[in-house]
Amino acid sequence: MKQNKKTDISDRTFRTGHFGHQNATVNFTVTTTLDSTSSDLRIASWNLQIYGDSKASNDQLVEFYASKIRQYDVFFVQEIRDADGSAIQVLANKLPDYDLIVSERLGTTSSKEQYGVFYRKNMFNRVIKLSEAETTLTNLFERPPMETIFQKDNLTLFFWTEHTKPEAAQNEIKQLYNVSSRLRTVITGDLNADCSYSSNVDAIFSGFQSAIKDNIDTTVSPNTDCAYDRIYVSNDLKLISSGVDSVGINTSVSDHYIVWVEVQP
Ligand SMILES: [Ca+2]
Ligand SMILES: [Ca+2]
Repeated sequence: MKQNKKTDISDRTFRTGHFGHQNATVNFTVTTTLDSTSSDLRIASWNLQIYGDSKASNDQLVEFYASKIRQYDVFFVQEIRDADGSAIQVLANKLPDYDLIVSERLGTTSSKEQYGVFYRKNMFNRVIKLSEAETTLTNLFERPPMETIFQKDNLTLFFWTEHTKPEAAQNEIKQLYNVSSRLRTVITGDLNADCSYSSNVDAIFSGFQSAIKDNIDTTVSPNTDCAYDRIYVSNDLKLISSGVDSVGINTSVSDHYIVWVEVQP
């Protein structure tokens, strides 16, 4: 059963911008801004909720996903479910300015999922995906995290994304922290990091800045108020701003909102 942390979210506000320059105190939803400097990186994560052939056949919906991805430099997606990989290619075809990396099909049962990451072409010198099996002990996770390494100019960044198994979320989050890198690192994903599945998750990520905190609601349903989707940024990276993008997102799009950060590497 889903839980509510709060009964009334209608007048809730939160502030983005760790340094305040984006002055974004708005009702519940934070829209993205475009006043960043060229060296800043805009990174987002979104659980697309069973993104497969059915969703890919809806051109309006695919275009909506693409319109969101275009607002970021690096965009992680979870819950691609499609045996032959054709569905995510339909989305990639809408994004000629982006390259795409997808994970192996992951899952301990017949229900397999893939992670994906879209990233702006020409922005990075090199992008590497490590094998999920190589990055971690697979038996610790329903779907082992995907690690990607991005090189931008002389800088190297390590990105981890995961979709935890809800019933095992608390332990999987601890294992994710244990296996992940500590420096120049951003960890994103649908971690099921709240409500009945886990608690005090921020305390696990020692050495990281929590961009999406416990009190944030990343769920589309008005009946749940849970910070399932998270982004952790290692302390050596400058976290400029962060937020949740819910604009236009209803249950026909996903059951999750987009979480995002802007960092200066
Ligand atoms: Ca397919
Ligand atoms: Ca909600």
